[in-house]
Amino acid sequence: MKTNSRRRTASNFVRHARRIVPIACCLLALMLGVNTIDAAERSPAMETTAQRDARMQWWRDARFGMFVHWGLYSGLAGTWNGKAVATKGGMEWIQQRVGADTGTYAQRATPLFKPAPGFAREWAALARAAGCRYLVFTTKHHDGFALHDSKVSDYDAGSVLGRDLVREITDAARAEGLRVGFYHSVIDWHHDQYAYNRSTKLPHPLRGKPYPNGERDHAKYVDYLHAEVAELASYRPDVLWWDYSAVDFQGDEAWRATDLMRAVRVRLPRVIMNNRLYRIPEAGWSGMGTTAVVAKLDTKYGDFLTPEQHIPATGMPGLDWETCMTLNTTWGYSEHDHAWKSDETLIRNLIDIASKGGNYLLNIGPKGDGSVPPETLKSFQAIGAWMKTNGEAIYGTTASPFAKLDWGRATRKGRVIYLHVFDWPKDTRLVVPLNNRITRADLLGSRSNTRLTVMPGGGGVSIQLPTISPDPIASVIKLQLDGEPRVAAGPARTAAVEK
Ligand code: FHN
Repeated sequence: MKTNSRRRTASNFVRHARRIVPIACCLLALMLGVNTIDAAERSPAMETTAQRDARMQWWRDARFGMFVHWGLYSGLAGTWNGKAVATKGGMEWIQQRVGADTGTYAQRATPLFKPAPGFAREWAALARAAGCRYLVFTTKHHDGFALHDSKVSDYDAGSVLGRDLVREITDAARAEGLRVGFYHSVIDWHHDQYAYNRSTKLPHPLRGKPYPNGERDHAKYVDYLHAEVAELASYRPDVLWWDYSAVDFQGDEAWRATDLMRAVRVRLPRVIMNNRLYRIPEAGWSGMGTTAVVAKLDTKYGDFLTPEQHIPATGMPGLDWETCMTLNTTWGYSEHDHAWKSDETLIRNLIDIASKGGNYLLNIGPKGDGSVPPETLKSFQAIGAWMKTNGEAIYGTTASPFAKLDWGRATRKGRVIYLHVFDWPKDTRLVVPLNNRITRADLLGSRSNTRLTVMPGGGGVSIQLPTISPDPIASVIKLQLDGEPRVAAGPARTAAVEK
């Protein structure tokens, strides 16, 4: 008969063993798992520019992706003790906003997180219909709850729901021909060794308070983080979207970032990763802002920069970058946030970002059962309708050759320029500051394109347009040039429509 203390000892041993043994196995597998990939892929520092360009090409061509924030917080929907926590702001942070410890939070949230069968197929179909080429979803957000069936954690969908939600979402996305990205939070509000007081800037529901379970060994949390990421690497994602670091806690000190990124690249030589394990100028950060302060991003810090909720005024020339944005003001679902952006804003953001050479990662926050809010469906369907007619002016394009166009934006594909006209000229003549000869001009249409007449004049070329714009949000004119674009000096003189 086991005495209580021996039973406690035995159960503690089993509990710790359950966590430590798999971590040790994962790390051993990781160390031995070096496969026969060539040296350039194994060490990013040895990757040539041509190899990096080849690895980044699908991502650069994609231009548009769906972001999904979904986890235990989604079932709470911004409500705590029967009241709205707020009507604006990230409700994926609800645990931190209400200051709940992980036990209380899990107890309230878990019963409300009930993924319906087929939820992931709805997301993937919507992403495809909207014209997204990739889907990035939260495998674990700050609350620490993992959506896969983890062997190194019991705070995961496998243990709690008996499901591998990462597998369900990844398979559904791939079935729609989408590339798949894993958002993974390095911040963790659940793990009992995550030393939250090491940073005065990274959020934690208990930050500033003593550790409830005595001193913490953050290195144990980092081992767990690495082991969990090793598990996720086995799903072979195309993108790893780390989130996030602070100026006072980042990189190797916080996450053993160099080892973590190298371990992922060894397992996934083609993977694309963002720069959020770091928060230093060399990694493209200016403090807590997300404006680029680096001319070239060394792959040891990541492959792309991540301006959040804003579009850099002049893009980030020479850098890969992706603006992530919400549809309203929260990443995770909130039943109280009705500040939905208009279809015009969303589509013009997509165009503006592409015209500056960036990617647009537009977020959805599904409900606790995985269903998509009706406002989100409407927005993504509107974008999809626009992309169905005009997608060629977004996919595979590069930044506009023009510094500024009063009436809209431009994107480029070699000798082709796409003019995205927001303000239809009242005299139906559009002047474009180009010194080229235009070999052909077409107005893109939902059923067929319309050939346009182009003449020199007005400080560039002058295009005769129909009276009515085919699309009040943005109509696209495809110009085929006689060679590389030659931009005329001085502003083009187009009589834009009165506001
Ligand atoms: O704190 C998170 C936030 O909840 C959300 O996930 C965004 C998405 O980029 N990232 C962090 C804030 O920068």
